[in-house]
Amino acid sequence: MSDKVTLFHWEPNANSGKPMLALAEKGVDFDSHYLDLLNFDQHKPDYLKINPQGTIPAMIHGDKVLTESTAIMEYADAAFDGPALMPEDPRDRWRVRWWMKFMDQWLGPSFSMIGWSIFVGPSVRARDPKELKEAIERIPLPERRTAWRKAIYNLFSEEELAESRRRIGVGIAMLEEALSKRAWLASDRYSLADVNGFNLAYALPLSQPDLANDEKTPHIMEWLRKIYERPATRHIWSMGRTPMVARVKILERGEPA
Ligand SMILES: N[C@@H](CCC(=O)N[C@@H](CS)C(=O)NCC(=O)O)C(=O)O
Repeated sequence: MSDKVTLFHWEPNANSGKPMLALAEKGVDFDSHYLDLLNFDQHKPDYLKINPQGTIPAMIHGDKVLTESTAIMEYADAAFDGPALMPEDPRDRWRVRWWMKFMDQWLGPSFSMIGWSIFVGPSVRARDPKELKEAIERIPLPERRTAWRKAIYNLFSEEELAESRRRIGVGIAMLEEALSKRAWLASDRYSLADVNGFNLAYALPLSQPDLANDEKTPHIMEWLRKIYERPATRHIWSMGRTPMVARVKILERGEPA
């Protein structure tokens, strides 16, 4: 049996970026299978054989098919050699999982709603209306169908967008507080919580310049820059194909004065 690792992913960003970065940190070479989310590749029959939910990412390791980005990261950390991305101490492990649950269930969907309303929707909206309608009908999960419909036809309500913006504000304050107490999000070592957090937050200084900046959130800024400087992060962000990936450049340190 082959132990080959194949990762089905989109851009280094959010859910796709999590296992990409975790694998790179572990030093695992993987076959990259890029799916163009804006071309609805994730809903095509070949991919649905791998992940019938039609969402990205998914990973194949040998004969095992793995889905769910955070669960894939935990699998990768346990299955492969390389630096541990989960701390030993039970309280620290709890903190890693606490942050990942918070980000996946509460904060991430808000980032996603804003991203889909300002980037994903506008990127596809001008295409042939009939093709778009058919593409939406092919989406397997009803909740993803709703997200696509809202993004394409600009149907996110002002109320839900305001709630997402509120959550992003709360999340930024919580990250800043946590990072003022320790060097990394969940323990004194780089962990899956940081990988998860970076994928959500790397573009904050661009997207939320009034809330995330050197004056108001110096700990977040230093944390993001430190992660950006890691060789694994550089490598994974060089795999991006859309202009979205260039946003990470905001984390370049300026010339010393
Ligand atoms: N809980 C899943 C969510 C996966 C997910 O929704 N991924 C998004 C991209 S970040 C996706 O595939 N969207 C495309 C679609 O809904 O068609 C995970 O963490 O893997």
